[in-house]
Amino acid sequence: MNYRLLKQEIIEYSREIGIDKIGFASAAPFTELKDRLLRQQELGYQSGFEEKDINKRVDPSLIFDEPRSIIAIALAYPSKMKETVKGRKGERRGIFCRASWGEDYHTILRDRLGKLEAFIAAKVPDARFRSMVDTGELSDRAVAERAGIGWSGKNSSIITPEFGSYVYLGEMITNLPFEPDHPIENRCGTCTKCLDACPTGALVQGGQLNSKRCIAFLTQTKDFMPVEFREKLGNRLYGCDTCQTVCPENKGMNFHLHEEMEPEPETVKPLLEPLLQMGNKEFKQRFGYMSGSWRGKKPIQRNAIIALAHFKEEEALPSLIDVLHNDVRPVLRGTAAWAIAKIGGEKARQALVLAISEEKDMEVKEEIERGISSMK
Ligand code: B12
Ligand code: SF4
Ligand code: SF4
Repeated sequence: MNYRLLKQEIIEYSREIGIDKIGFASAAPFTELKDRLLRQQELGYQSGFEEKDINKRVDPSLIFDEPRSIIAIALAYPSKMKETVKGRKGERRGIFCRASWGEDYHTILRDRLGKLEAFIAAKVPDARFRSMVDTGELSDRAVAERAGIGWSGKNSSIITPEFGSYVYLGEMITNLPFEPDHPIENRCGTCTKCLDACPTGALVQGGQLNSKRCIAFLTQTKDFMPVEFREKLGNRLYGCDTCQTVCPENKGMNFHLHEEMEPEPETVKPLLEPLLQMGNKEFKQRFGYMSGSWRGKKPIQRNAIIALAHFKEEEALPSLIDVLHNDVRPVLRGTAAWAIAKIGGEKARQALVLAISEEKDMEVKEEIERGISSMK
């Protein structure tokens, strides 16, 4: 088999099926990554969404029999909406991060990797593959970096010279010995814009993230959000783009190459208040196709409450008071108490005083008490 020729054919085919960048890497263990992951674990900086077994994360031979190379792919997503909607007083809106715009990227990238597998299998009958996007054992970024897709930025994202960091990553381990590509030069230089702009100081130093402080992570938790971070959330409902939007390498990067990735303005910037009363069925219908819905509706609703407080949206008090009195989920009642106190005013105070006499949950009671005393 002429693998050099096959590699060329794969590159050409990848363009035909809407893969924006492709690179080839060796399947050798990611030794440097292992130390990094262990250190992150020690420091408690991991999010908990990663594969737990660090050995599997860094050694492809533990998850694939005799791996010879890895094919890495990247697909560029838009950074600006073609049409948008604007929130205003009485009609405030939240925002889903760009990586959640359009159809779930896992589906889109798996489709491309599946097509690539079929193309290679037709040429090499004994080829074996294992494709993954996000949820696999490997670090998609470490693979992409090794395959020359982009460099590892100080904001910890993979940045491509062609599309900036607004790219999704995926890869395929194979038993075929493709010649590897080379990592590309890191262009961050002396820039520190992402570190300076991060609202929570989650980027401890260039390339090192404390996930527990990262808003992208915090928007996905299901429990109470620590008060310190509620103040920083703004109107984010899912994810955070700040360390990417400030990056000079993303300037002018806005690619609309895939119809499936086009955002629906009403969905990615939804009105906040109606979210509070939304049932499961409606949530699934409206948001179920997006990657940002994977944690269910509770975190999104909690974040919507925090966003209403951020806007000091007095018009939303009746809806928030309704949540405080009637929602069955303590996290939502307690967060509503906090938001009501933030918005303030006599009506807010009265609602909190009434709620404290009814409330049975200790954590919610504390939230209400803290809210009342913050208003004095
Ligand atoms: C867990 C996870 C998260 C966590 C933790 C993120 C993080 N930075 O570690 C949270 C929930 C916070 C998160 C947020 C986001 N995520 Co995420 N996430 C993942 C996931 C599942 C694992 C990442 C991981 O293992 N991190 C651990 C760190 C330590 O390793 P790593 O970043 O993978 O690898 C790099 C470092 O180890 C570094 N490194 C290694 N050794 C050393 C040594 C030194 C000294 C230094 C400086 C660095 C360094 O180099 C590696 C290559 O860049 C991956 C998918 C996957 N399976 O890989 C997606 C993934 C990284 N996420 C992605 C995206 C899009 C995001 C968000 C932009 C979404 C959003 N808008 O909210 C944010 C970005 C936040 C940020 N600043 O990173 C994309 C990244 C695309 C890209 N261009 O880089 C991925 C690859 C998913 C995908 N398949 O497309 N994510
Ligand atoms: S995603 Fe947001 S919170 Fe997380 S590191 Fe980037 S700017 Fe900071
Ligand atoms: S903002 Fe500057 S330092 Fe941060 S990733 Fe972009 S170029 Fe690198």
